[in-house]
Amino acid sequence: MSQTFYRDTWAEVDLNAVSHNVSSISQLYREKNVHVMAVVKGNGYGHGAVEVAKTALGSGAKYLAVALLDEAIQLREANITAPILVLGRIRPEDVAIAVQWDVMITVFQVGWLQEAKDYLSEGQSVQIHVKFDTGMGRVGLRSKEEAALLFQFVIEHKSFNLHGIYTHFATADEPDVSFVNEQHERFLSMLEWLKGWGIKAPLIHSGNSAAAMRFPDKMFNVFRLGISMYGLTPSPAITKELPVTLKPAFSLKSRLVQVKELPLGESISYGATYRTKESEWIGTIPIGYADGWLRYHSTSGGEVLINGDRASFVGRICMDQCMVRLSKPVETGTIVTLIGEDGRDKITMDEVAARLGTINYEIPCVIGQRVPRIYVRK
Ligand code: PMH
Repeated sequence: MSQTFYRDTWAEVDLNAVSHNVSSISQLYREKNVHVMAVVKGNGYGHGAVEVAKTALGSGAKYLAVALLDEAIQLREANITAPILVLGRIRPEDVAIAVQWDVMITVFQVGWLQEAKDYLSEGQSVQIHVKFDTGMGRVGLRSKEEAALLFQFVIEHKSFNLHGIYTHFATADEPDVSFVNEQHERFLSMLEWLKGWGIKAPLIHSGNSAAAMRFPDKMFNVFRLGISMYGLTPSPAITKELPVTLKPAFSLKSRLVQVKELPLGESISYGATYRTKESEWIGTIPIGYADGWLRYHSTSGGEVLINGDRASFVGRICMDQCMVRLSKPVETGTIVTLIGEDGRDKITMDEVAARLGTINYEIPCVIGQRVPRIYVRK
C-alpha cells in the first residue's frame, strides 16, 4: 500500500524489477525442483515487506522468510497465505502465537523445545525448521551430540513437526569458495547422519542469493533469496560472474525546496564548516539524518543527481534537510535523485554504500519509515 504523504522526499520501489529478479534467478533452476523462499525481513530490506512478498509470490516464489514473529504476523495481517519461516529464535512462550498464525519457526536448542512444549495445548503442533551452524557462528546446532538430543525430542513429541533443515553460508559472496565448500560438506555430513536415523525433512536449504546464483549444484530443494531479489549484488567482488542481469528496485528521490545564489565567503549549515569559495548556487533538499540520511554522506564526498548533473553535499547534513552546491541555477521543485537513475547518470546503491564504508544491504534498511515508499511498475 502506498501511503498518503505530504512531503517531497520518497523512495520509489519498482515492483517489476523485483519480479524480473525473482523470475530470472528462478530460471536458473527451471529444470529442477528447486523453489524460492523470498527473504522479506527488515521490512523487505527497507523496500516494504508486504508489497515485495506479494510480488515475489506472484513471480514464482513459494515461501517467505522473515527474522521475527512480528514480521510474519504483519504479512498474515496483509492476507498473505504462503508458508512463512521465521529465521530468528522466537521466545518459547510465544510458540502458540506461531501456531495461531500458521508460521514456521527456526529451532536449534533442545532446551527451547522443552520449554515451548508447555505452551502448546493438547493436539497443537508447530512446524519447525532445524538450523545447523556449519560455520556462520550465529545460531544453530554445532555438533551431532546437540543434534541427537534435539531430534530425539522432536521424534518423541508430536507437537513438533519437522518441516525443514537448513544452514547459512558466511562467505558465499566471496571470490574464494573454499569456506563455502567446507560449510557445504559439513551440512551434507549432518544430513547423511540424520538419514541414518531415518530423519528426513520436506525442505532442505542452505543458499542465499550469492550461493543460488553461483553454486546451483550445491542447492537442495529451496534457496533463500534476499538481496538479489531487490536487484542488488551480494558483493561487488562477484558482480562480473553473476549469471543474471539484476534490476535494482529502490530509488530515493526528493525535490529542491530552495535554490539561492550565495556570494563568496558565506557559510552553510551547523558549525559553518563550509564556506563558499566564490559566488555559488546552493540547493536545499528536504531529507536528513532523521530519515536515515546520515551526516557521513556530506563528509565523504557524497553527491546527488539533478537534471542528470552531479551536485555535492556542502555543509553538515541536518536532521531534516541538507544542502548541495549546484553548477547552475535550477527551479525550486526540481527532482533530486539521491539513489537511482536520472537521465544519463545513476547513483547506485553500491556507490552510496562505498561512500559510507558499508555494504549495499544496509542502505535501504536504514532509510527511515518517515520516508514513504511508493510502488511503481516500470
Ligand atoms: N537466510 C538467512 C538466514 C539470512 O540471514 C539471510 C540474509 C538470507 C537468507 C538472505 O541472504 P541474501 O540477502 O544474501 O540473499 N541475512 C542478512 C543478515 O543477517 N545480514 O545481512 C544479510
